[in-house]
Amino acid sequence: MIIPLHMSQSFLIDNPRARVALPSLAALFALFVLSGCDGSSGSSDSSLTAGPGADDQPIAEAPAFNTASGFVVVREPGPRLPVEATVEYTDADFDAGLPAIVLQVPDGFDTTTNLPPNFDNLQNVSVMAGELVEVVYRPVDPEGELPGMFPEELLQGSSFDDNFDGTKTFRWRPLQMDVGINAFTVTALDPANDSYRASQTIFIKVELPDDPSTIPNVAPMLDEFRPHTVRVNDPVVIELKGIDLNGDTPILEIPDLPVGGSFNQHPRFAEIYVLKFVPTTTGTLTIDVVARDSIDSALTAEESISISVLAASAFTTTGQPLRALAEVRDLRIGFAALQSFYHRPDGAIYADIAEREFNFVTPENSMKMDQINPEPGRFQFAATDNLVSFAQSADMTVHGHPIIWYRQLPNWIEQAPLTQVEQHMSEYISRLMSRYKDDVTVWDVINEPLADNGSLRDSIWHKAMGESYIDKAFAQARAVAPDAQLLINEFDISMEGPKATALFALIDRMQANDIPLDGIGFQMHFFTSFDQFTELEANFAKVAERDLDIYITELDVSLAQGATLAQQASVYERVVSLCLAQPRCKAIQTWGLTDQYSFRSIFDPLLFNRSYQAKPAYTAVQGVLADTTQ
Ligand code: 9MR
Repeated sequence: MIIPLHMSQSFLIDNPRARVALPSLAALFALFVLSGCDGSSGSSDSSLTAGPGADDQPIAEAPAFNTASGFVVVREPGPRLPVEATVEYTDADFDAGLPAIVLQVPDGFDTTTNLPPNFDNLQNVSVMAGELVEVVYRPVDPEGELPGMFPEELLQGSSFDDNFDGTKTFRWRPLQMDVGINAFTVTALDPANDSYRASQTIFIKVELPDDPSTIPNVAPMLDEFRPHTVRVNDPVVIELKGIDLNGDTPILEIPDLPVGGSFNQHPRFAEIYVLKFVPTTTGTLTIDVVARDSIDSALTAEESISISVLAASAFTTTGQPLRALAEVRDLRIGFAALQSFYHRPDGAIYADIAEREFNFVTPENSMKMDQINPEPGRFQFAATDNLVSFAQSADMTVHGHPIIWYRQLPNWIEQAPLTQVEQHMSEYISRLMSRYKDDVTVWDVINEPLADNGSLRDSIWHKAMGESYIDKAFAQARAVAPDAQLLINEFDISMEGPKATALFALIDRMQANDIPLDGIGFQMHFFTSFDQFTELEANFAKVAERDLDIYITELDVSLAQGATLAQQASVYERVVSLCLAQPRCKAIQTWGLTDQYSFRSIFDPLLFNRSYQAKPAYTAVQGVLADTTQ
């Protein structure tokens, strides 16, 4: 029996989203039906976890912390949620002794005539925080040569020094932040072939001494600040994070605050300070920052950060914006919005270009279950509330993503008894969708249900309910949001193959059972080498034949090695053309706005480059949309 909706939570009226916090009667009715409820357990006590409460409602954030204009940013009300310790290695790993060497063997290499290199006399090390660890690495080649070596990744504050006799010494003084089991890996290269490699990890166990005052207090540091490009006369916010390996919270200072600027400690994250100012001249702006130790104020570190300020004219494009061209065609053109873009230095230009070009937006990450419901009874809605407010101010419709997915799940749901997972799913769908049902027009109800071989993915949802989890989620989604378009969103379905075959079988089964499916989301994380356009066209047609809509939900085209921007543009152009040629294709969304923040940033896959300049891919998409013969 489930009644997952908390009708009694009338305190939500103070919240901007309060009007969507209460369920419709239709939704409640559907939940009764879905849960087989006999009507006898109408109290919220029957919920497995508490729904959103007053403590979960976002509050207004002071403008000094964001770049937003046109909408009010809210933030989570409380302090940071305690971070669940992600224990990578345990005492048991340490006690098991030195891990086995990991080999990399080039194709066709004969390992019987050439044995791999190894290291002389290594063992795991145990040390107290504050003590110096010194480990000498002496690589050995069974064939008698001298192997080279390098550390895979240095531990913070450590060094790997050449002794100029074929050995190197690892030196590290771990501090409070390092308490636990740490791993350090060195790779030796075989002198006969440097692709023939042996990697040896050692574990270093760091414990806190009885008297922690014996641990040296070190100067704090400033976390890395990536280069950014902003537009002159836009507000800029820079979140600066101090790090102290002693585990204290550094104090950050800006000796020469930009004129009219503010510098405030973050209300939720004590180690973060936020600089806000408006640059009024173009050029490279350099700002000095001091990180001061909170225990010994004489201990400081000084660093400079710089940003590039461009004239407004640098961000203009020629021709009509994409959304203007799409609107004429009744097409939605959209993007996945970087979570909290208004907290980035370039948040203002990000928002402006998004508003100019797109009429549809998906939260890239903020609606994932681990973000929304990180602990039982705890909810984090601020980032999604802000996305919705932004969308309203920019006259965009919102695509909800994802409701039920196998990834980005909070630990608590992964660990829930399988017998309770169905009820948890129902409670989650109801809480998420009822909050946003008036704002979201399209939902990815089920994200990525299929495995590569076409079987259903082995998610907790599938483990608990088998294939019926899909039907249950859709039925409930329709009941909560009867007017929304409900999608399955999947990748690798643009070409023939086991996944596409399985998708069509799944659709057929769902339709035979009257499951309310409205469309298919094609993700399309392509590389420039993608050329299966005939198969893509055919798969579009198969979706259309089934009376379903097509949404291109996550389009990006990564630059394969050596590929050109023109090749990238051509893939975009062909995808957009196929969409325009298919009447059931309702939307095209790129997975991000700028290469600066793409999840595949290293492959520069989007329409705007890292400094927000429109790329050939943009011009290509614009050209197809403007071409009235298509
Ligand atoms: O772009 C998203 C990235 O920032 C996240 O780290 C990742 C995990 O949550 O998800 C990425 O987005 C995925 C989307 O939600 C579902 N389809 C695949 C996308 C790329 O991995």
